[in-house]
Amino acid sequence: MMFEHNEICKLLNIKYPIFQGGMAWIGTAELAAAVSNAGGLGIIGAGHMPPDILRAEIHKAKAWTDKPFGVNIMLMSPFVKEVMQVVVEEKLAVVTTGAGNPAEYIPALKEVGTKVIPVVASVALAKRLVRTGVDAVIAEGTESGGHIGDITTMALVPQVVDAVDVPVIAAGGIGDSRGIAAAFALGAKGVQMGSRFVVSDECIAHENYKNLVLKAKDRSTVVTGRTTGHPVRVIGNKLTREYLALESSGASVEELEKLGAGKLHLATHGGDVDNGSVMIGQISGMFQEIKPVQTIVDDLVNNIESAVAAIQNNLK
Ligand code: TUI
Repeated sequence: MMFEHNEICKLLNIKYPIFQGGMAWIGTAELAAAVSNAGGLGIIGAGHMPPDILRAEIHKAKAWTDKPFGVNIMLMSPFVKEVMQVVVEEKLAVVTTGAGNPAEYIPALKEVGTKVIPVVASVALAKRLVRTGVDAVIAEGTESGGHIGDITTMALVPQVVDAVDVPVIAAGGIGDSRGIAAAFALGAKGVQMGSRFVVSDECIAHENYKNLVLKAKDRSTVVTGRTTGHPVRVIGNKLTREYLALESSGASVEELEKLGAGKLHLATHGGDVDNGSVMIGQISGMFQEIKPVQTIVDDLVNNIESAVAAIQNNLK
């Protein structure tokens, strides 16, 4: 049996230390329940969801899996206070946070026994949050899709591992068992993957979105919003060409945010992948087919030992 003594598996009572990234609009109860049922940790992405919609998603996930699952709270959401209240009331097993500093919400979550695992993109934030009592941290590199920091996973993970005394989960650029083995080599105790689960049967993203992800190559993504302080990795398309042109012409933050508003939903649900925002990580160039979540997770787990054996062969 693998992962019997893994700290993340013990902390969360899960079979495999594989988290599904909490993606806005497409990290739904369907996807989260499928990942949890396969032995990983499914995560509902609250994104900009109003509290009543999030509560309904949590209830669906509770109906569809008897395994632990989590919610990701996006800290830039206008509903952040209300959705935090919902996850406290629903006594979730675990909450992850992204795109900000969750320090003020940690006491209320810990009070009801919810494990708190923030996403960090720097050593400084990791250290600060560990002092507030978080249970683990997700160190997310700039290879990730969506809102990103600027340090690579390769450089960030070992520095966070050395700086904190809680388990570290690696995220950003991990797409297969080789990536998982690499993350463990850097000192991580678990991994989080978003892009791989976008191209799954259970992900509700529009087929145009999934097909564009399958067509992606290593250099297909670009980063918009570096000048606004909210850098976001997406597939380069008509929208990003307009956005980046406006950005380099010195457009105001307001003007740029107006162009970006509603564009993720336009792509994930409207299927307009020319004018919409197709958030995905750099590893998406690796994915050739849409698979059931169970197959994705089984393949990831079943191939770790051969990835490690390949490393050992190179040491002989
Ligand atoms: O949160 C993410 N990725 C996201 S959130 C998102 S929702 C969205 N929707 C429409 C437009 C824009 C965004 C899409 N993708 N990942 C976790 C993450 N957190 N990555 C980086 C960070 C981060 C960065 C800076 C966390 C904290 C931080 O500093 C906070 C501070 O106060 O020091």
